[in-house]
Amino acid sequence: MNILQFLLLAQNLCVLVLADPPPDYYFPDDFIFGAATAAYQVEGAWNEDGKGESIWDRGTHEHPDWVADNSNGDIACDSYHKYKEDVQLLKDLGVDFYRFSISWSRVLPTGKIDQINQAGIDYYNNLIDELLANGIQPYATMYHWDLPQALQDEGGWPERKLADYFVDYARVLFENFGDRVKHWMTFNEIVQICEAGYSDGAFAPYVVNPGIGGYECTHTILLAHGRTYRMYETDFKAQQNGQIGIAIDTSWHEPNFPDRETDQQASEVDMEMNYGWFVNPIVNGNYPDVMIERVKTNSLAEGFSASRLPEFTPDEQEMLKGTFEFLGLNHYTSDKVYFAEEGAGDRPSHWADTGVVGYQDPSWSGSASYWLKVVPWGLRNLLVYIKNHYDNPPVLITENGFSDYGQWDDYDRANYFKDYLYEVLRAIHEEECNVIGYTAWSLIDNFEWMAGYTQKFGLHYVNFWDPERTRNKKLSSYVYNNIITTRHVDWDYYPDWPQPTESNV
Ligand code: PNW
Repeated sequence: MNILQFLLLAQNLCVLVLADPPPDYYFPDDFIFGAATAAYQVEGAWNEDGKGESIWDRGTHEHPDWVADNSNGDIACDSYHKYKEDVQLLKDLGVDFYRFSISWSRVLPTGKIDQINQAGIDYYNNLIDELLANGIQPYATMYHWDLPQALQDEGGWPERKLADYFVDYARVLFENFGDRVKHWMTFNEIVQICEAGYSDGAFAPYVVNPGIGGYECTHTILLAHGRTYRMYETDFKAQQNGQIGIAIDTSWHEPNFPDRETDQQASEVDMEMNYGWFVNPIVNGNYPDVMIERVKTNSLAEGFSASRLPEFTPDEQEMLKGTFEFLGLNHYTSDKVYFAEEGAGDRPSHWADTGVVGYQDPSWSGSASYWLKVVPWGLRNLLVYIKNHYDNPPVLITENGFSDYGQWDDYDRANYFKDYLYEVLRAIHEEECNVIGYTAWSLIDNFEWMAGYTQKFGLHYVNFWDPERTRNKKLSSYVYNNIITTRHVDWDYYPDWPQPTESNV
């Protein structure tokens, strides 16, 4: 060792000894933990026992080549038959609740209430009863992307009458399950349903109508959400005493240069146009002002006679205001943003209406999904943003997770959970954010939409080559269990555990 190396070593040792360790924060006693899945991604049994066809059944069957591995959710994890095993995994994890979704076309094969499929009702009754028997609360999402195909044949979500059908469906759910389900999420991720489904054609039903389809679809869904909330309030709340929320996803849009004012404005506009778009109506009754202005200006410049953004009537605004008991937040990643040049982007489009460019810093570490970079501090910034913009509402993190190719010893996923959950702790203890709970996506490996089975998000491995769809614990399930039971992040905890012998990657 030469003198220079010695000095460097000495300096590093000093830094190690002198740097304060991060404070050892604990989760509040009433903070709840869960794990999530969605019907189409796990259930399988796509046409069993009277289930009707959904847009994902139709889409994957008609265009297998559009899914990365030409796969579909016909069998998926076979949770329709193996739900009891899923509940045992949840029990071993030590979670307080399970966030699952209900397949509309399993309950109402045509989407409408003239035909109720009792076998579908039985399946969800069995799942709910099994959860409760094991001390796990059911948190049910009414709609996680699998629209009955029959309703798509009538035009799908851009058609306002879909809100009527949804409210009818929601009533069936309250009537059948509301005695035991006390936490409901009406919709999962409006932006994915509407922009991917009806503007960009990236998700079923693959409709391409940028700058219009996504706005019309969102308008229907917000009305459906609000009317469902009001129906519960008048017809069910007194007897059932449950809570209604919604799961809205967003990345955190960090200003490219945090000190530069135009980048701060770009961040603000991007958040309003991609998060406020959904949250402002249910908190304050209308779309954000900046969104109303921008879409109108662009629409007129493009030769439209009126704004492409639909309007809520004053009565609808009143109806929508305050329609949530908790705000569900799906969050995975972040980007850095700045204003696009004047006139950039294909028009019309939501992207051009937003007028902001985003990119992910090449220094951020990645995952199996091109869009998912690991940026734990982004979650804290996002939680502070929500606190400041919406009067510190109760936030339930309804999804957060990491993708890889399916390894057992999933250190990257375990560390992702540690790092992101520590930022949740900081948001609670340092920023006084009202975060009430956290949900890991996902309980088990499953059908990852257009990526098929090529990207895995599970705390548990599922062997998709085995007709039995055997499940096994990954390292991350032990780490998540450790956080839940010790109620803090133990940076040194990694388990020795009986690793399965079969090869999985
Ligand atoms: C969620 N993004 O979607 C969905 O709710 C799940 O069904 C899905 O499996 C999970 O994330 C993982 O993809 C998102 O690009 C997909 O920011 C992409 C983004 C956000 C949410």
